[in-house]
Amino acid sequence: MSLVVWSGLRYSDPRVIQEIITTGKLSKLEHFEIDEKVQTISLFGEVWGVGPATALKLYDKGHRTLDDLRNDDSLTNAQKLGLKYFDDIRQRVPRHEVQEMEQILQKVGEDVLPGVIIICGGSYRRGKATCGDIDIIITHPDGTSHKGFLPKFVKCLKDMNFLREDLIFSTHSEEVYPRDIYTFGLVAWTGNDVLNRRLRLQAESRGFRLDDTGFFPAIQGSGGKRGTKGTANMKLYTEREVFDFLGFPWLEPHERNL
Ligand code: TTP
Ligand code: MN
Repeated sequence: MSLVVWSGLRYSDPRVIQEIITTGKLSKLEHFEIDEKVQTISLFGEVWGVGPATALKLYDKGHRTLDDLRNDDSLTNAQKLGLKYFDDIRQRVPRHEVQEMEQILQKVGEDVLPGVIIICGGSYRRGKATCGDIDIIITHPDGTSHKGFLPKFVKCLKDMNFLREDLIFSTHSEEVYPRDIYTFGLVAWTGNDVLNRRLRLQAESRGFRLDDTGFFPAIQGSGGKRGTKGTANMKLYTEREVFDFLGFPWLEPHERNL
């Protein structure tokens, strides 16, 4: 008789045999079924636009594979694109490709709005060899002409077939940073996430709230945890000033892989 060892229990173990005889099933096998459910739900959750609640709903509908999802009409457009480009989206982009794309973006940006500053942040700016995505931070040095840039820029990139699909594109929010808060956007979008958390905690300990738009004095009485947007923002123009203001040791972008 062959022995199967699984989680420390042998199927020949008298307790296992007793359980099967008395209950007709094996609780370890039920765990296996749960594992299958967890695995399927986490696979569905990897589809762009599918969160945990939707993933569970899709599982409960009887879907078990990505092909099952492809036949479901209830998916949103973004989720359908998430399925169509499932492998593409999961694949990391080699650094040199990001560099080429950054140059194209900068050139097209300059044609649309002379002087515009377009930087690739995220893992690319931190010097990583491959990138999960491309994070772009945009501003204009004159402080005003960034307004209305993004829709024109996106249209150009679509016309030249650089951009093929929209996963999300919100037309009502301005997603270019005005020059006076750009530095905060640059720090936040360069990351990494661990550094961001440390910088925010450090800000809180000094009575400020920090996000990608600035430092805000915390409101009295809220334990120093919150500031409000619209209250006086600190005017800082370089990343070094942000680190200095916090009393945080300066880190070059490639040193921010914490
Ligand atoms: P990401 O693009 O998710 O991360 P990344 O660029 O560091 O790595 P990847 O190669 O996988 O794309 O986010 C960009 C930056 O935004 C990240 O470096 C820090 C910030 N960020 C947070 O601070 N918290 C978060 O939860 C996420 C998702 C991002
Ligand atoms: Mn990224």
